Amino acid sequence: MFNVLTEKLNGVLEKFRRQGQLTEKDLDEGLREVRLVLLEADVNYKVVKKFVDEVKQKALGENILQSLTPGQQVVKVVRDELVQILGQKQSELNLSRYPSVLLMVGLQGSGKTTASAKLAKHLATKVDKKVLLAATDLQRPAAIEQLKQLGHRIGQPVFAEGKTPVQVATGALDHAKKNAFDVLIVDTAGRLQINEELMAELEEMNQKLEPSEILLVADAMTGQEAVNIAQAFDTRLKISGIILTKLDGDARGGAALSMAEVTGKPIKFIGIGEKPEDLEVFYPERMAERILGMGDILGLIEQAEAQLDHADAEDFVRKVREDKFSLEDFRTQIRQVRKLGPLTKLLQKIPGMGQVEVDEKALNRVEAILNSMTRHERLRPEVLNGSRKKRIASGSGVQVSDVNKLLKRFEEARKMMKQLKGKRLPMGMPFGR
Ligand SMILES: Nc1nc2c(ncn2[C@@H]2O[C@H](COP(=O)(O)OP(=O)(O)O)[C@@H](O)[C@H]2O)c(=O)[nH]1
Ligand SMILES: [Mg+2]
Repeated sequence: MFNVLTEKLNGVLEKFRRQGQLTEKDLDEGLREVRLVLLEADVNYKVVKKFVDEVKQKALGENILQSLTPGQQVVKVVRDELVQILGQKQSELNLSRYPSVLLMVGLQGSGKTTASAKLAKHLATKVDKKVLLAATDLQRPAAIEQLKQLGHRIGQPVFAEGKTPVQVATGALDHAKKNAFDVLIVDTAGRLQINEELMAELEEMNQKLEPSEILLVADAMTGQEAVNIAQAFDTRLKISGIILTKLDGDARGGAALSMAEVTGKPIKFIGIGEKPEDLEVFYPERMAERILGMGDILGLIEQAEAQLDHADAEDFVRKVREDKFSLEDFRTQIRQVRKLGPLTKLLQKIPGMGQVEVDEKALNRVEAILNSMTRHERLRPEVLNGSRKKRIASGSGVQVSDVNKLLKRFEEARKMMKQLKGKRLPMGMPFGR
């Protein structure tokens, strides 16, 4: 998503991490580099200034420089401050009314129609709402057809009757009320630029529909321009939130990092592709961690390094490289990982995995199956015929199908590892080259 930004930011932060001691001068120098990286990523200069000032103030204020691990602590302050400028907390859609009207506004090409369909799919499938789409872009004949096709694809109805945009919109609202729809998403016509005609039309819709949300759809690829556009729309229409699209492209991050702070309006969703499912709820924390390319993976790797046997780890990398990874090694790995403590705890440190429940019992089962095999079988799983599998299953108290499942998963994992060859792990650890 923000590959270049992440890489550069990490380069700077890595220096902090490596330093055992940190003087105020070191801090200033590091922050000067952070500032440059952010400006290069097209982040608004006021946001950059505020960000750097806050980080410095907190680092000094909390006596971080005198702590045992000053570099690590500065990195943590940077992360926390990133979360702040990204909006701090996730902001939910207001869907308290029946129907709740969501008015989608933005310039032509920003991704309104696509976002309308994405949102409809999200609300229908994940939030279990009955959703109606309204196609009010009468500017271009193809626009209505575009939404109808998208609606068909995601299995959601599209309302398009009426002679003027406002007529279509109010007609859709009537229809939604009569047919007990929970949500009405109104896709509107954009213009190439903000102009009076567009704003007047949207203001009229705003008055007639009394929407629960006015969502500005903004194209992240346009950088600071997206932020200016958001401000202009907000001045006229009082937007309630932002959907930032095209974050899958090589956006430098400027729009994403400036939007919430400059406009004071929350980013509610991000678009990460052209397909109806390419929509994500926006979580400031996860985004900050993604930008930093670390999450608490940093802490995780440190913990792993402290507790895992280094010789074993090297052995593991070598075996993957030579494609000699066996069930025997698999068992060693499981035992190693277990040394780190309960898996649920570990996963909480990985961004986006915090809510994943780990079935420790399932892992016990896997270990039991592996233990019931002979060493020879673990090294050469191809010898496992029907009678051997039966023996292993009864020895570990499972079904033969469980043994098969494990073998299948192992094969898949091996294939995946082959693909990892030559890639690098997040923290720059070479992975089996
Ligand atoms: N890569 C990518 N393309 C997108 C995204 N959102 C929209 N698009 C594309 O951007 C173009 C304009 O989108 P559209 O929804 O028609 O914009 P509208 O004029 O605001 O309605 C289309 O080609 C979309 O497929 C996104 O999140 N990622
Ligand atoms: Mg459109």
